[in-house]
Amino acid sequence: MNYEKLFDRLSTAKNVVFFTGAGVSAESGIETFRGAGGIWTKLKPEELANFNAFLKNPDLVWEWYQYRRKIIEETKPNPAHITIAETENYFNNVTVVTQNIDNLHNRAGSSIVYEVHGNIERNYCVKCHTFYNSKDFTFEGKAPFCKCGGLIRPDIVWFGEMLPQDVFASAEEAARNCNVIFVVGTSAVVYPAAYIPIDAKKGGALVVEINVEETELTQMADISFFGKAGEVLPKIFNEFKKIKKLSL
Ligand code: BJW
Ligand code: ZN
Repeated sequence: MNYEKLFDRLSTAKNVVFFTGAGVSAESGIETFRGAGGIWTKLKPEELANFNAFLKNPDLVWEWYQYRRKIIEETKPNPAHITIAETENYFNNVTVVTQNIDNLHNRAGSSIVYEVHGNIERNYCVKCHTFYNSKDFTFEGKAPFCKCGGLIRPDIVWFGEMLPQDVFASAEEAARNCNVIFVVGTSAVVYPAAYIPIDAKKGGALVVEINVEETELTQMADISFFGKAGEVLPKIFNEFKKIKKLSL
């Protein structure tokens, strides 16, 4: 039943958006934030993920990010990221709007990726805004400083900070104009990013949720698939491929 309604819409869809969160990278071995075993069950966001915490203890915050960078560097895109990238073969416009900072959608080959919460590979000086790649440093327990004397911070959106305005505006535009939005592996509790599926719904899109459990979004989703993203997405698009071939 779910599939029928979905394939019906997908067969005429031109613009498709994937709005993703930490759950899409869980099968690559990257921890999620909330829920059993999530990062925020062990560490306090207020001590690590806001600008005041960074100013208070930049070395600690840097140590935490270096630890996560190392984990992320060693991971690979999983079948969910790969399937999302491959959907560019079926639709005119595929846009990925991700809350993730792990760069895995780019590494999987997706062409348009709006990273609304930043990217762990980038850093910038808090004083002069010069950008630095993470590979530019050898971290030895101390937060790095820019040539201008300013502290360098990860290019990640912390709590209480504005999202990159141009990136978020483009993401909202893609959401308002899409025919189908897949909301994959996000608890959908962090705003303003969580407005993306709401914008899409208002614009008339079919909202399809993929998650291992119910979320804040489930009530408003048109279709929910409960399962792992790395299993559900390949299954959906393998079926879709077969149907497309039959209709040619
Ligand atoms: C699977 C799976 C598998 C598992 N397959 N699924 C309105 C109301 C209330 C509060 C606010 C509001 N508007 C703004 C706020 C404040 C705040 C906020 O939203 N707080 C809420 C938490 C209450 N927002 C902000 O502060 C934002 N900024 C802002 O609003 O600025 C306004 C401003 C105005 C004027 C002046 C200045 C500012 C910024 C938010 C930045 C969020 N940053 C973080 C952390 C970055 C640090 C880091 O990474 O080191 O980004 S928070 C964290 O949550 C991270 C994520 O991107 C984000 C979303 O989490 P996500 O991806 O959904 O992960 P989880 O763990 O929550 O969920 C994983 C899901 O996957 C689960 O559902 C699982 O079931 C599922 N899953 N395995 C499929 N295999
Ligand atoms: Zn500087």
